[in-house]
Amino acid sequence: MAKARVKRRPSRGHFITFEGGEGSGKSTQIRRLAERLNGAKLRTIVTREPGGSPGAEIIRHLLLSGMGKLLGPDAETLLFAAARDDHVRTVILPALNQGTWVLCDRFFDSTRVYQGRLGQVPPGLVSAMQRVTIGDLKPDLTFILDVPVEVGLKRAAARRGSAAPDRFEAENVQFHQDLREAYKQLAAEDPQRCVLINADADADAVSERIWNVLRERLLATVPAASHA
Ligand code: T5A
Repeated sequence: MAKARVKRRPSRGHFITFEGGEGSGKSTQIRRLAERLNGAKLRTIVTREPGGSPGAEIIRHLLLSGMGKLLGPDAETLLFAAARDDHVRTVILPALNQGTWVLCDRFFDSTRVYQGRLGQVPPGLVSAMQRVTIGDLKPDLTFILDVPVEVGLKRAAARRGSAAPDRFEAENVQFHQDLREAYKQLAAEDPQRCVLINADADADAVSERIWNVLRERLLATVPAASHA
């Protein structure tokens, strides 16, 4: 009699998020990390928020154009939540369940910092939305890239060229200073998950800092031959 074939479920992938102020270098570093993980034969996808799924990308457009702001802080926050709900259900969870590493440019910490701590949306509303959209899903590791405000804004402006600043880049310098402090506070409050990275250095040096943390915190759990 033929033996029944046992289907082995892949182990859950790792979920890594990148956070920080404008122009802190998240997109640059996330690309580099993905190349390194893929090179080590660890299946990896890169995604972002707001956005990351077809539905959420439409909402991204509304938010970054400033249209969401016209609805007021609570409704704008609901738009971020609606985008996240779609992104989590259609992209992040399926990938993690397939054993894929998911690298996400911003996640719920952005809502907690931009809308909660800085945008003065009541903490009860922020946590209720978090519960509904992500449930128990939490990043395994969050890199918070830290650069002085003037450095981040200068980088963002150089990249943008002659285009107009988006909804959040257009906030005043005090907003960006407060943002930096709020992220530092977040890192101090949740050191198990969040690691503050000094990102005021050339991109190679920042990549090495990130890789060293990742190796120490997560790669210890996967076969050594693949990431020497
Ligand atoms: N938001 C988002 C909320 O308010 N609530 C939420 O819940 C969520 C999810 C998203 C906006 O939405 C807000 C936050 C944001 O304002 P976005 O367009 O996705 O907007 O913008 P950001 O996430 O802020 O990302 P940026 O594209 O502005 O910056 P990055 O990704 O941090 O930086 P990056 O890598 O693109 O680099 C910027 C420039 O600097 C250079 C790069 O080449 C690039 O030109 N650079 C460096 N230069 C020198 N040295 C280095 N080490 C460098 N690293 C990068």
